[in-house]
Amino acid sequence: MIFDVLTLFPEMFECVLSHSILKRAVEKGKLKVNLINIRDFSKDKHKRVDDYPYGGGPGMVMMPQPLFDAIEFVKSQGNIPVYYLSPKGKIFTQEMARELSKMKRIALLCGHYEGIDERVYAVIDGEISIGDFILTGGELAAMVVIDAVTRLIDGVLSHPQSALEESFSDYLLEYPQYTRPEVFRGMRVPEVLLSGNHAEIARWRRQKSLEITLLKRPDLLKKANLTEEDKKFLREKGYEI
Ligand code: 4GY
Repeated sequence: MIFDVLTLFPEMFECVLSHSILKRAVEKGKLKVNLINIRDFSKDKHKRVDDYPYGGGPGMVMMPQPLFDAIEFVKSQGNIPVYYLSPKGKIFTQEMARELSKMKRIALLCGHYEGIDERVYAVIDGEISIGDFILTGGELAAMVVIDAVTRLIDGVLSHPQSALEESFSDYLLEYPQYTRPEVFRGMRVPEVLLSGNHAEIARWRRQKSLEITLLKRPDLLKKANLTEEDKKFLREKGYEI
């Protein structure tokens, strides 16, 4: 998958792309990130990319000319949708990550200062928000999207979840995990996980997922794929279905 990132700070991406799973995805040719410096498209003699807001007020606004030219540069290379990272966008979810992971190539536009000139929306295909808070720029949000999408690309993870397992665990929080030692500071690993009884382990994990979701994020249960056995378990815990 190819991401074209339009940014004033391309160096910010280097650290994220040169570590761990994203690094390996780049090396394996599963991920390519083209970093495009918006400033390179400025036609201003001082290479300016921002200007004062009409009507007054604090801060600066990203000028339309460099943004239009940078976006047109990307779009001249194919039918590539451009998504703007902004708190006004549709909230980014695992479902959205899954949809994006099926695409060949997308562009991510990172804003700064007070945002972009409103006329730039004419050449933007969508707006994505990673949550209801305000960052200093769109770069960290773009990295979040790249990270969440890349781990869903075929061949990136060494132990991927199957599509069936994934849909089964959608909207449920993860069950608790343990590794060695069996006893740490007096705290034991649950006996069932040492039993070797795979059916029992699967049931315990499912119930823990349901229990933790009910406790911490009951709102998620409405969207989860629940079996009759799941519903019975939740009703016993006091959840109304
Ligand atoms: N939240 N989700 C976000 C953000 C920074 C001013 C517009 C977010 O995606 N992006 O907070 N972005 C702002 C900074 C210009 C983008």
